[in-house]
Amino acid sequence: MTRQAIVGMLRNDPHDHVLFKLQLNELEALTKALGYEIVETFTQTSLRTKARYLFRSGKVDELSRVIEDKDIELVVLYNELTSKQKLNLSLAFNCEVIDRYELTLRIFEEMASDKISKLQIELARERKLYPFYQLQAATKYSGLGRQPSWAGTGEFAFHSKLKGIQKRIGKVKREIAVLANDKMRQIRERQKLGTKMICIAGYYNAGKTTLFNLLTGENKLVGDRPFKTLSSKYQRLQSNNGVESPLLIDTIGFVVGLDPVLIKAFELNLMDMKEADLLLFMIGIDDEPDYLFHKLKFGLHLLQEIGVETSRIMIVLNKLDLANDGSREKILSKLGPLMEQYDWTCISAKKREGIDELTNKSLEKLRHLSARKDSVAPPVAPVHEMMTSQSSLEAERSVSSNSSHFDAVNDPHNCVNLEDDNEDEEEDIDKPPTI
Ligand SMILES: Nc1nc2c(ncn2[C@@H]2O[C@H](COP(=O)(O)OP(=O)(O)OP(=O)(O)O)[C@@H](O)[C@H]2O)c(=O)[nH]1
Ligand SMILES: [Mg+2]
Repeated sequence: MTRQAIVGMLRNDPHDHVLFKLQLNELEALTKALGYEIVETFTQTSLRTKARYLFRSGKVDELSRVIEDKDIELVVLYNELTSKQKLNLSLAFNCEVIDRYELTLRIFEEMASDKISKLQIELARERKLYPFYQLQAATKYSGLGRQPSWAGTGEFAFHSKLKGIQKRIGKVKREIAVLANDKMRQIRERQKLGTKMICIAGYYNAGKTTLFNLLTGENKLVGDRPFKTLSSKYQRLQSNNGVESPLLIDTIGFVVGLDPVLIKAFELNLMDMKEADLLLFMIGIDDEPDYLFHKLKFGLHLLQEIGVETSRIMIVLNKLDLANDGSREKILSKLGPLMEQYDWTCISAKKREGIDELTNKSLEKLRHLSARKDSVAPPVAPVHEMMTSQSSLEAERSVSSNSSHFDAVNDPHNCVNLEDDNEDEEEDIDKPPTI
């Protein structure tokens, strides 16, 4: 029998009548990709995102009834949940409650087959959920509530489980650091040899691997299921003019509105984007123009945050075959203002349209960029240095400083008050660092 889920969102912008629907559609599609049937989709408009249950209590009661009547196993929320909200909602609904960050991680987990992806996903999951586990422990042993999981676990076992997670986080981080150093060494060697690197980045399902296969003659996995590609793939661009051709890199897809912590967790993939000589930012034009605008804006902002210079980016609008002349015009006029500072081109990777133009423009841009680089050599900060910068250290500190929380649960001043009626005053205990 298909597992059943409901998806929902707290709308923070009462003036937005379009975007939230598209965001919910995407949330539904991602939940379905995990194998769930969506039984109901709900929203509530409120500016009070820090509320105890995220939603107002009337809505929580209404949803609890639906969950019980329809035997719902999972509630997926678009909003990012604090650990307290996740725990409060899990208790109120008596089922699992996850946000879009966790949803994405679960899909990653299902798709991951290689060591690098598995390690990066594990680190992201444990870092995200550690404060929640701590809260579960604190709640359980301060006598404040039933537990939705780990039921029957003794306090000592719980304590050692938390310690075990901390140890594992440290070990996975060290393993990733070794892999990141190896990768950076490989990148530097390629740079020394003068090999140019073109990275294809963009949203999942944009057609990145389809283009990669077309340009390299490879046969990597392509499909509608999100995140078909997790670990980067490398191959030389096919060329018959005898000149050494650039190395093409296919990377993991983005999700709109994704938490920067999760993006940062894919440190090794980010290195490919950051160090590439040219980045093709690919976007499928099979979405509503409004949503495309939002996706392009978010994606370009993200690349900026990662540290990819505007001049090294070329926007590639794919799936041209799905747009007729009218809708193509509409899309281009909507996206035009965002693309002003960028080189861009339209293709259909599936129908092999616009490919020669894309290749020529890319090679021309590479020549132009390397001529510029020869005259001014910009300092390049290794990505692994960026990863241990202030924000990531803050995340570390939050994990280690929170670790004393468990030991302090017997102190009434340290207990988490789940019955607190002040819906507006809740602090974020697991506020993510920004890139
Ligand atoms: N109509 C149409 N479909 C395309 C085009 N390019 C790719 N697709 C389809 O889009 C889907 C996703 O293609 P992929 O190449 O796997 O996309 P991706 O960006 O690598 O996706 P992830 O690996 O999940 O990040 C597949 O079903 C492709 O056949 C195109 O130009 N037109
Ligand atoms: Mg792919």
